[in-house]
Order: sequence, then C-alpha cells, then structure tokens
Amino acid sequence: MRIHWFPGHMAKAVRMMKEEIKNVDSVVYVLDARIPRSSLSDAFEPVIGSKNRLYVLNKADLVARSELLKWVAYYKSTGAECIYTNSASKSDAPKIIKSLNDLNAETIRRYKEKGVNKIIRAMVIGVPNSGKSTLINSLAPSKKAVTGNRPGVTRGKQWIAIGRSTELLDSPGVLYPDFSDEGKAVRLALAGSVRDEVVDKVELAAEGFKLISALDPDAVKARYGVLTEGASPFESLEEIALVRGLKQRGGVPDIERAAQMLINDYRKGYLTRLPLDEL
Ligand SMILES: Nc1nc2c(ncn2[C@@H]2O[C@H](COP(=O)(O)OP(=O)(O)OP(=O)(O)O)[C@@H](O)[C@H]2O)c(=O)[nH]1
Ligand SMILES: [Mg+2]
Repeated sequence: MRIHWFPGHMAKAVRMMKEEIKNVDSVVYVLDARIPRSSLSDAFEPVIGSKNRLYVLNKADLVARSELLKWVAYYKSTGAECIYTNSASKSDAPKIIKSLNDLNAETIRRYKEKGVNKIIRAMVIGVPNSGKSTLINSLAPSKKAVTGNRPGVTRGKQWIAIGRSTELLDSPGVLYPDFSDEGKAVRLALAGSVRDEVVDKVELAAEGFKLISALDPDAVKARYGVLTEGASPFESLEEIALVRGLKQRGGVPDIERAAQMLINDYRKGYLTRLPLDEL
C-alpha cells in the first residue's frame, strides 16, 4: 500500500519548528503507543538536533501495560527520557512535568543559584493524530489547544503556559514524505495518522487484518469468531461481512462496510491490545 501525503502545511510546520527549536530546552516527542516505532518520523531528526528529548507513549489506555514497559525501557536505553500516558485522563499530567524537570534538572539548579525561576520551554512534536494537543490540554488549567479525531487538526504554532515554570509549544503533526516502507504506512494509516481520503479503505483493512491476525490471532477470533483458515485477507473480510450481516442486495457481502468496521474496531481498541510494531 502506497501513500503520498505531505500537504503544504506540513512543510511549513517543519520550517516553523526549525526556527523555534532555538528557543526551547526540550522536545516532547509524542508517539502513538499502538505504533511505538512507526510513529517516529525521520522528518523530525534534523529539527531536534541535540536537544534533550522526552518520548511520550500516548494512548497508553489502548495498549497492554507489559508492552508499554518494554517500550519505555527501549527508549530509555537510547539515552532519552520516556513515559507512557493516557491524555484523555488528567491523572498522567504530573508525570510529564516531572520528567521535563528531571531532564532539565541541571539548568534549573543553575538558574536557582542565581535566584531565577527558570521557565522550561518544550516543543511538542509528533505525527498527526498522536494526541499532542490533547496532551497539552491535559496539563493546561483550561482547554487551550484545538483537538480532533482526525489527522491535520493543529495548523499554526501555539505556546501554552502550564503553571509558573513550564511552557509548551503545540505544533502540527508531520509525516515524512517518503512512505517507501509500506508496512509503516499501513500502521500509520490504521492508527489514524493519515487522512482517510488518501487511503484505499479495503486495502487498508485487508493489510490490517493480515497484520493483526499474525500478531494476535486469539483477539481476532474473539471479535469475529473463527474464520476459515488459509483464506486470503479479502476472503476473510467477506466472511466477516457475512458474519456481521453486512450485505448488499442479493446477499452479496458488503466488503466496504466490513473494511470500515474493522478499521473502526481497531481504532477503538476492540481488536488487540498489542502494539503493531515489535521490538
Ligand atoms: N484513547 C485515547 N485517545 C486519545 C489520547 N490522546 C488523544 N486521543 C484522541 O486522539 C485524537 C487526536 O488528538 P489530538 O490531540 O487532536 O492529536 P494531535 O496530535 O494534536 O493531532 P494533529 O494536530 O492533527 O497533528 C482525539 O480524538 C483525541 O481525543 C489518549 O491518550 N487515549
Ligand atoms: Mg493538534
């Protein structure tokens, strides 16, 4: 599955980030915990440079805890800070501030010696729809950043003050223009980081079915019942359509609706709690 999606606003966003990076102490790199590797984007590396980074595995409510712990250990082994969060709940908010302060402890201490309250500024980056704006709102006293259940919601830059010592810069989601890694494209599209309009729904559902069945066969069986073994993903989609009564006139299985259902089921967390990337 090939996807070509790099709208002008993303190129503009990268230019804005390159400009603003000079003014920040840290980068908060928001990853989607369901695709903890595929939600890394090469587009960000030239932006981040040598700034210290906090990886946040967001949407942690959709992933098994044992898996989250493995990925946290992995990212920490790269020398960065890493935590997992559910931005929909406010209870994880203090973890983020604490990690940012830990990352910048030395700077904070130096300023404090001079009697200055250092404001830690962090740029929040990540692929579209990973939850950057929601995460910022979970920290802000009132809802400040615009959010939405589709990629490409945030457009301009926006600084948001959190308490007296932290400021966060919201940024538009960015994807790397080259989707030569098709497996990565499928994972990003399943997680909702690519605009649905540029993706073939049936193809995505078929690829998703193949991927999830291989990773977590019991979860697929639990959701849709036992499907014919050895069937192609398209045949399985037809079977799912029939099992769920999704039929066109004449009893023909409605594969389009089955595809949309499977994609929605995955996004709601009904299909598997395992990440789609493996360590
Ligand atoms: N289940 C779950 N959903 C979340 C979480 N964080 C964000 N979301 C949902 O994910 C969707 C995208 O959230 P946004 O905060 O708009 O994402 P964004 O990264 O700012 O997206 P862009 O601005 O388009 O790049 C929204 O429907 C949120 O409610 C989370 O921790 N768990
Ligand atoms: Mg946003």
